[in-house]
Amino acid sequence: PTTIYLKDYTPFGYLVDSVHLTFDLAPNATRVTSRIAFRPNPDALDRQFFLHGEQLKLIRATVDGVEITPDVTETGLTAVVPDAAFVWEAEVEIDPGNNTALEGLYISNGMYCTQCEAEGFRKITFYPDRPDVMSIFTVRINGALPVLLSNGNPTGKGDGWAEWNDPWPKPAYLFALVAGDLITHPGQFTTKSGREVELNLWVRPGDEGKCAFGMEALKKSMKWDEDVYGREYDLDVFNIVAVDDFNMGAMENKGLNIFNSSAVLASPETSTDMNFERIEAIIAHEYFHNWTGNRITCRDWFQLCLKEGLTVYRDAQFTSDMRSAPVKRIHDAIDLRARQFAEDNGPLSHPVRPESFQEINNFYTATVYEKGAEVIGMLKRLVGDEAYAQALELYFDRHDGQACTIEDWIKVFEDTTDRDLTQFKRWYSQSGTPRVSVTEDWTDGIYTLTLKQRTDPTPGQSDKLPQVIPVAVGLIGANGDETMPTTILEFTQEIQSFAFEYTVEGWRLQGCEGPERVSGANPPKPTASILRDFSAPVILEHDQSSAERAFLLAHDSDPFNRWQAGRSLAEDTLIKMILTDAAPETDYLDGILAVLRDSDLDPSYRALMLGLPSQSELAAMMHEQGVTPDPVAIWTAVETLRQVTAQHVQDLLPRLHSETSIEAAFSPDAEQAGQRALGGAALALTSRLDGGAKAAEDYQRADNMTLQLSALSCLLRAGKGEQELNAFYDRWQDDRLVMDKWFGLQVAMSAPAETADIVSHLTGHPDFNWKNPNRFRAVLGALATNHAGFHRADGAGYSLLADWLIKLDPVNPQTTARMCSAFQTWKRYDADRQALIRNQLTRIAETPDLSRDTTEMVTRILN
Ligand code: HT7
Ligand code: ZN
Repeated sequence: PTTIYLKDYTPFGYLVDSVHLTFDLAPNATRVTSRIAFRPNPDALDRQFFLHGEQLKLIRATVDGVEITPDVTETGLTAVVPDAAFVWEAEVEIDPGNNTALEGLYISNGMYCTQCEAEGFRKITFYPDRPDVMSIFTVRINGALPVLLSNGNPTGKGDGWAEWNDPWPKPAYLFALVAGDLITHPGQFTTKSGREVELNLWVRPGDEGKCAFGMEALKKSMKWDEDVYGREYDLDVFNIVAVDDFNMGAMENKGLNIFNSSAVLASPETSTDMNFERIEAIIAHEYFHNWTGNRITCRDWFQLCLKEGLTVYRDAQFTSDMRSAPVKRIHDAIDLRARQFAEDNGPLSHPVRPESFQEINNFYTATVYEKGAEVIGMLKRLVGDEAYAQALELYFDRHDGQACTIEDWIKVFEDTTDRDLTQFKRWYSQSGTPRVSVTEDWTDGIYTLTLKQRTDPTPGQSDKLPQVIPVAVGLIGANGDETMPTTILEFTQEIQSFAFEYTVEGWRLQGCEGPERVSGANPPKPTASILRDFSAPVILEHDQSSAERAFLLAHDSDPFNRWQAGRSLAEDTLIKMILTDAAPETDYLDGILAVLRDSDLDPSYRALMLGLPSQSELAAMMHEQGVTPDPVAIWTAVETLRQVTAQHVQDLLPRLHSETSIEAAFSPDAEQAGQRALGGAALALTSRLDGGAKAAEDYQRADNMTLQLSALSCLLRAGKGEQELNAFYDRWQDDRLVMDKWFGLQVAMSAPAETADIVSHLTGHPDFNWKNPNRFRAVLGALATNHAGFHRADGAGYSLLADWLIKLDPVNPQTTARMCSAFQTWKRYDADRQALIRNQLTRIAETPDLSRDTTEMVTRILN
C-alpha cells in the first residue's frame, strides 16, 4: 500500500466552479451523471487531470460535449483536457445494494444513504475527492421513494424526483443523499438575524416516538452556537436522518446530517441517561461542524484535528454549560486516559496532526479528536478567555469559505495575542503523552515546586523536545482552606522550578504582581493541588502520601482534583492489593465514606467518586512500574475492593439508593440523571451484600431503561437474572437499539472465565446480525473491553475476536480496522499472552486480500 505524506501536499491543478449531479436510483444499478465546470488553478504547478473513482462502471465521459475515452484504473482516471475552462460530464453506474462497507452510496433497511467522509465520494462518481477542492453543488434525485434529500435548500420536487441546491462551497466529503420511506419529526428555529429555519428529524416508521429529545438538543445547539460563538445557521433547512447501518456516530454533511440511529434516537423506556447525554453531545458536535468543518474546512486530511479537535472542544463546552462542568471534565479525563493514553503510549501512537498515513479512516482516533480538543483547551488556558474569543472571531472572519491548516489556526492566535506559539505547535507534531514529575521543597518559608517533563519515544519519534504545559496549581493551608487560588504555571522547559511566597493575601507565585512577601512570617507548609481541572493531557507523577491524598479528597476546592485525590487513593490501594495481597486501605475507604455522606455534593459527582480505575488502566500502570500485569489478579483485586467498600459504606446505602425513586415525571436532565447514577451505584454495592435481592425488586419496578439496565447488570454480576434476561428479550426483541444493550450487557457482566463462551454463544443467536456495525460492536466490542475475559490465559478471547475480524474485513474494512485496536496494548502482558496475540495478529495480517485499512492497523500494531 502507498504511504501518503503531509510534506508532499500540492494543490489540485483545477478549480471546480460548479457541480451538478443527477441520481437515477436503482438498488443494484444506480446511474450517477455528473456535470462539473473546471478551470485551471493559477496556484497549482501540476496540471495533471486525475479524478478519483473506485468501484465505478464508467458508461460515458465527455469534455465540452465531446466524448472521450479516459484512462481508468482501480483508483481513478486521467484524461487529456483543455488548458482553459471546460465542462466535464460523466455517467457511471454503481451498486448501492451490495455496498456493505457503508462508504459511498449504500442501502440500509431499504433506505438509500451516503457516507462520504473521508474518501467515499469517489465511490459515487469520478471527482477530485480531496477536501481542498470546494464547489457549489446542485443535485437532482430521481427515485420512486417518498423522501428524497440532499444538501442545501430544496429547489423543486415532484412525483419521484427532487432537486436541491447548496449555495455554500463545500468539499465532496460533505456531500449527502438520502432516499427512503421516512417520517419527519419537524421543528423550527429562528436565527438571531431572523432567518426561519425548517428542522426535520427523519426516521423510519416506528421510530417517531424517539425523536423529541434529539430535536430539542438540536435547537439548544443552534442557540448555544449563536450565544457563545456568534455562529448563525446559514440555510433554510436543517435535516437530520437516522440510519441503522453506520460505521461511526454521525456525519456533519452540509444541511443534511446523517446519524447512526444509536446517536440520535431516544426515549425514556429505551435509552439510558448515558445515551441521552451522548446523543445531546453528538447532535451538538455535528451541528457545530457547520462552522468548524464545513464553512471552514481542512486543506488535507492531515489537518483533520483542525475541525475535529475544535469541534470536540466546542461540544465539551456545550455539555459543560448544559449539565455539570466538573462532571463533564472528569468524564472526559477518564475517557482520555482510557482511550487516548493507551493509543499514545503504544504502537499506534501518532501526533495530533499525523505526518503520514496509508488509510485515512484509521486516523479518526482519540488522539486526533480528544487530544486535539485538549490542545485547544490548553491554548485557551494560556491566552485567556478573552483572547480566545477574539482569536476565534478572527478565525471565522479570515478563513470563511477556505480549506485551512493548523498553521492558519495558530496564526490567528499569534496575531491576536502577539505571542510566539512556535513551541506550542509541538503539541500538534510530537506524539506520546508527556509525563510531568513533581518534587517539592520547603525552605525558609518558601514553597517550591520543581517540575520535570519527559515523553517516552514513540514510533518514528525517538527524541522529544519540551512542550508548553499549562499546569494549574492551587495551594491549601493546614486547616483545609485555600491559601492560593488556581494559578497557571507555564511550564516550558525540561526542568523548571516555581517558587511560592507568603503574602498578606495568602500564597502567590514569586515574581507575579501583588503584595510583597510577609517577611518573618512563619506559615505552615501548604499542600499543593496540581493539574487542577486536568489542565493538560499529561501523566502527573506526584509522589504523595495517602494522608496528603486523603487531605485533598476532603478539602480541595477544585472538583476535578478532589475527585482525582480519591481516584489516586483507589489506584494506590488497588496496586498494593494486586502486588502484595494487602487489604484495602482505610484512607480510601474512609475518604469515600465521607464524600458519600456529604449530601451537599451533587449526586452525579458522588456517583463518580464511587468509580474505580478500569482494569485496563491498572494494567497500564503496572506495566509502567515495570510489573507484568496479571488480568485475573487485577480483576480479583477490583472485586475485593468493591466488596469491602460495600461493607464499609453499607449503612449509607439505603439512603443513597433512595435517590433512584424520583417522584417527578422522568426527565433525562442532568439533575435526575445524577440521582439515578448515585442510586444505581448504591444498588451495585447493595447487590454485593444481598445477593441481588434489591436489584430483583428494582427490575420489577423499573419504568425507564436506566433503572432497568442497572438492575439487570447487578443481577448478572451476582450470577442471577436469567429469568429477567429472557423477559427483557421478550419485551424488546423488536427494538434494535435495546437489543444491542441486551447483547452487550451479557458480555460486559460475564465472569472472566466465561466471557469467550458467552460471546461464542451470542454470535450464534439468530438476532446477531454481524453485518450491522452496532450489533457487531455490541458483542465483539464488549469482548475487547472485558479486560480479564478478553485476556483469558488460554487465548480464547484473542482467537475469537480474530476470527470475527477476519470474517468482517471483506464486508466492512473500516469497522474491522478500528476494532483491531483491541490488540494495541499486547506488549504489556506476559510472554505467553504476547505469543498468543502475536499469532492472532499474524493470522489476520496473512489473510488473503486483507483490506488496506486492516493491513495498516495490524502492521502498525505488530511493529
Ligand atoms: N466527521 C465525521 C467523521 C467520519 C465519519 C462519520 C461516519 C461514518 C464514517 C466516518 N468517517 C469519518 C464524524 C464527526 O467527527 O463528526
Ligand atoms: Zn466531528
